[in-house]
Amino acid sequence: MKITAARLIVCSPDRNFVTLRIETDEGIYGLGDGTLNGRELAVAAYLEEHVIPCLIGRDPFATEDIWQYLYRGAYWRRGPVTMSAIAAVDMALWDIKGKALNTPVYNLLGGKSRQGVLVYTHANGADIPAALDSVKKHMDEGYLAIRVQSGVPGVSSAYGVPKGGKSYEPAERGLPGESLWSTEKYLNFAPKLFEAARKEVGEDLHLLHDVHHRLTPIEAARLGKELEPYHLFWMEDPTPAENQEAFRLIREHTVTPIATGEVFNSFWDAHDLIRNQWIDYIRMTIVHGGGITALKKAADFAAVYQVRTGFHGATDLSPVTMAAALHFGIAIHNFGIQEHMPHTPLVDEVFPHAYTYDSGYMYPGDAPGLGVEIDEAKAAKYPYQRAYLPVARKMDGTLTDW
Ligand code: CS2
Ligand code: MG
Repeated sequence: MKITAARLIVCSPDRNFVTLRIETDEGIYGLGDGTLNGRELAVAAYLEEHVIPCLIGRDPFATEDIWQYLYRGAYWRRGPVTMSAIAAVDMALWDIKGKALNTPVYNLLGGKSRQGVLVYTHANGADIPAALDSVKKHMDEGYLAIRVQSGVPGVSSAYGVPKGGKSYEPAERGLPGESLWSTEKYLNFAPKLFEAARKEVGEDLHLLHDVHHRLTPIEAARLGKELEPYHLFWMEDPTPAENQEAFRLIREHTVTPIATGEVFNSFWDAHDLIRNQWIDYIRMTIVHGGGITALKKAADFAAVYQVRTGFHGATDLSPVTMAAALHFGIAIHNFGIQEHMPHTPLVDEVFPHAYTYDSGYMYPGDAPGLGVEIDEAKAAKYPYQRAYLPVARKMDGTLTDW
């Protein structure tokens, strides 16, 4: 089998997505996701100008060699644009492989290790009662694990809490919005949120929380310690991780489990975190981490240190990445949990898919390959629109981590 063509479908049904379609001489094609929130067209240009011309004529089954060719062969290594582009190719090739062998991708990754993929979803509210209402609504939908974010008194817009009770969508059309942040107010407030949540829901529901890189290591250590009585499933992205050693300090002070990695694009971003057991869950995603080929190696390395996966699954990852993550999560042994932030009905219409949600778990479905399609006629009705993630400033105007 040979790759005969590849092309991009960039569309914006409610939000932007970059999708790569690779075609073969046997009529089988595969889809890959290359969406990088707020920087979508950089990945599209990288693929169009620099990657697609090198793919023509290659054997689509050669996932390892093509991955190495695009990674080592570029000379310039890593970076979110490069790794998202490589991931788009890699996903599309695994999709082709599955279709050609008439089997779901999970069978190519070891087969099913579990019945379903445990997922967590998002609850949020302007204040504690509203956040708890949102938790109860998701419990009624059957979720067994829920991330809770709440507005913080005195802070105009906290991370993960949209205005007007809408569900949170991490990008706004137009230029970046700005929000104001107070670590002091947040640190005093967050333990109260989880004290109230535990009282309301009891011990069994898994509660998660995303700090979104906003604390210093010692501040994160304080938060982790104060959250201990409420037994969180995890505290996410407590501090930025460019300096992996920063997590040592957090770890020395708290037994609250730690998850990080949604912004990582290489195994090397997580190497020290994993081998020193400074984290419990690695959140790299198939799209931003270089594809199934790269993540399988990272997950296998993590398994040796009893670190489990907890992949990013926000709405800025397309249904193609969601499908890939579900095939991956059902197959590997050290799966922990998968984030599930449901796409809008319009996104699901543009990307019909075999995966399903039921009672707290997701299932990749049994379609050959990844089991996702794209309705190109519908996609064409929603052209790309520039959109950005917001930026955050401290109360005195200093730019900080959003
Ligand atoms: C978040 C994301 O889902 C998460 O855990 O941190 O919403 C993140 O902000 C976006 O995916 C950024 O594009
Ligand atoms: Mg996050």
